Amino acid sequence: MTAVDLEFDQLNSTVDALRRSISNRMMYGVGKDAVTARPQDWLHAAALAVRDRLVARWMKTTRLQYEQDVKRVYYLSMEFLIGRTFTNALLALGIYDQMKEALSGLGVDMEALTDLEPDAALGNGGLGRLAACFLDSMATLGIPGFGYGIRYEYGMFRQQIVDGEQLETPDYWLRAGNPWEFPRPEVQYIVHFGGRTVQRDGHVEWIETQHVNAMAYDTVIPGFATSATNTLRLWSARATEELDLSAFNKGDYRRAVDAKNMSENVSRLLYPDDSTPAGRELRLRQEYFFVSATMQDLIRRYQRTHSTFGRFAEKVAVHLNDTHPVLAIPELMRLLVDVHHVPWAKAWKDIQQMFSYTNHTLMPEALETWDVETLARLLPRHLEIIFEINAEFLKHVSEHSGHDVDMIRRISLVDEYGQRRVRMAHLAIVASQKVNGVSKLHSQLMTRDIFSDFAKIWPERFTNVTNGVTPRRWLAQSSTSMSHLIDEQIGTHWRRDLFELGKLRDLRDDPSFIHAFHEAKRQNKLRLIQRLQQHTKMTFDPDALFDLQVKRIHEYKRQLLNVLHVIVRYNQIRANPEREWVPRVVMFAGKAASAYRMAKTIIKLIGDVSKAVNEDPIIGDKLKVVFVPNYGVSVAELIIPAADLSEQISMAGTEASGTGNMKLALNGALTIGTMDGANIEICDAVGRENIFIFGHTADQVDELRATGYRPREIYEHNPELKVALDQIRTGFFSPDDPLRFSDIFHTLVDWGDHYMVLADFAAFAKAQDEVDKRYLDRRSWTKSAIENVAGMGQFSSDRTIAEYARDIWKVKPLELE
Ligand code: 26V
Repeated sequence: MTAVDLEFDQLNSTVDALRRSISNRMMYGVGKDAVTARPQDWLHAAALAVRDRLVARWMKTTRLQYEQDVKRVYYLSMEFLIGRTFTNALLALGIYDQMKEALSGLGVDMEALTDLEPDAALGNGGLGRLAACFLDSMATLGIPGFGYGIRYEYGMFRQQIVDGEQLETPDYWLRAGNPWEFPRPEVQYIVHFGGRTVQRDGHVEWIETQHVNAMAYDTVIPGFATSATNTLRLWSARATEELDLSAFNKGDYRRAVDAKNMSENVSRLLYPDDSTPAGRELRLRQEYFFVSATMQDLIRRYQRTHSTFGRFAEKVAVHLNDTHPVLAIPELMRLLVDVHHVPWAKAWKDIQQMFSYTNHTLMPEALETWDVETLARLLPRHLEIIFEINAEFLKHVSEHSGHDVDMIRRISLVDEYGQRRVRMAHLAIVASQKVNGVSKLHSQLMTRDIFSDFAKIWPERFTNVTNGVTPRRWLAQSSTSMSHLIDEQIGTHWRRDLFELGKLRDLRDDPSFIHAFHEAKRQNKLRLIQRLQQHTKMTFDPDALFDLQVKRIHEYKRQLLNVLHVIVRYNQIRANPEREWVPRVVMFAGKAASAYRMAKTIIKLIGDVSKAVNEDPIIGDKLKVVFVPNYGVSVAELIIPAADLSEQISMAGTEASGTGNMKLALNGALTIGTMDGANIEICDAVGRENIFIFGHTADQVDELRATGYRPREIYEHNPELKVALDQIRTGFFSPDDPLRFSDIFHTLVDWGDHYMVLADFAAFAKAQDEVDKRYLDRRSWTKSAIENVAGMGQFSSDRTIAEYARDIWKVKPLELE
């Protein structure tokens, strides 16, 4: 097809041009005028005006990628926790102020608009948000990276707290339309399920399948202050035949519609569980659905500029964000061998060069496996391929390990104990040229414990890439007060080179900077207070210590340790109200997986304790406890900049990295934490004097467990802790239902305290006393806060992505000029 040159308007971004664009978009895009437009319509029109300004860059990036025949990275993830896009895109384009003025000229307050945008909450927690930070960094660095995932119609549930309990409501985020996406009805692939396999002319055919179409929706991912832009391509399920005509013709309209709905269910909702692989078949269908479409798309894109598969592995890198997309491996084998008739050995060799895998958790219950029967029924060809890969692999191992039968059983892709199951992580490792953990400690433990057999066979395959966060969203966008202050002192370049923040160290003794820093933090606390007061009748003192624990509710993250300490402190204040107490606001936020009973009980306990504390007249402003509902990207952007203290108190060895810890330190909060995940690296970066470290190390945890951990002894020998636990047990906080929390008590005291809450309690309480002492000296506290910000250079996701690009994907940035 020969293309004519399109004649389109070159859009500039002066205030006048923006105002005109918004007006045009309101008129011709939304179909309204200033009289009928609601705030939602203004947001939509303004968003389209912004999007228009990204498209030219997007086209250019795509054209340059083809011209330079670049190697592309396919970042496969079940989750992308993007949050809002409007402000982010304005800052990336450098047109925030202009847009604000343009809207104000139209009588519209931009800040009020931005709050109307729903979060794109297509993820559960850390893993999903990491994927979103990575998209931002890949675009900013000019890495030709494509995010691939699922366009869930319902994202992460909305959390309401009613009577202290979590109530889940569906998140239909597309209600008002999504101005950021481009539907691509011409990009559709058929995805098959079920059926059986037959041999024909020396090739395997997969026949008698059911199918569903995967349709692409593209979202532009702007790089910051660069013309490079990337694409996030999300797949949505469409029935292959609009309606089942045979059923329809028989007059069975209901059944025809049901069939359509059933097949489209595959992209309906995000699984709101980050703890256990809910053994749900629909989840397996989702995983296969999106990787099948993605592998077909990747082949098609490669074939547009290459006539053979000769350079395939040179031009493509596929990254697996945890094991959820692992079926991409047998699917690509199937497409290459069965459909494109590439010899098995060549296909396998290519795959082993192309794939890489990141592990995000060591917890055995979160390591995915799928039972062989389900796979045989849903994906019979893939199971055959997995068995064949396994046979070759075990042969190789057997030859190199002197036929160590136990080891072979441990390492096999198929778990043969009990019901046979495929171990997805093992498949990922066997197919990948690199496997990485997400912090130094996590990577060490990964090769020492769960993957030790593999690490012995292929030591060079395992590596570490410590996580990072994007400073654009997590400082520049979320804290204008702080980022303006930093700009004044060291210029604006830190947004692209976070090591620039190191220059702030020279200012740590400058009284006027210390003062200004304190004020910037105070602004953020006031902003949060204002927002909280829209929802509660409580009042807050902006000079109180704001103490935050914000993350998914999970036993290993030990919100209970924090609550226990709150209770002990409460009792202390009541016993001695005249002492000089450092006023504190202890805030919790986070969602519990809907089926995770204990996590929900913990939320309820926080609610009951906060009621007792907040309503006690003796306590007043000395202690407040708040549960901030519906934690997600937007709530995080509001709450993190207001923190003085960051609670990172997981049992050592359980939190793979953490990324909230980085966001909080970047915003000048001091960490109280265990030697776990990236806390260890944060400690090195900010200095031992500027962080509160406590508790058992990962090695000490192992040792304690090996020598016999007896939590009841701790309970009996620590009087303050005993009182607090007894209050929980006897209904002091739940007089309406005295036994409500007895399971919490028994879990900690009688049933082994798996996460060693009691073992770390005394050290935690002591560290909290240190916190109080430091906070009393405002200068010294603020100096440490400055040291924290200054030390965050290495925790930019730009550094993380640069390492992935160099060491794992072996890709270079696009040449833009
Ligand atoms: C597992 C499953 C199982 C099936 C149902 C849906 C689902 C969703 C998520 C997961 C695993 C979640 C793993 C995760 O989020 N890990 C976190 O990853 C962060 C980024 O590397 C890291 O900072 C956190 O420490 C780690 O907990």
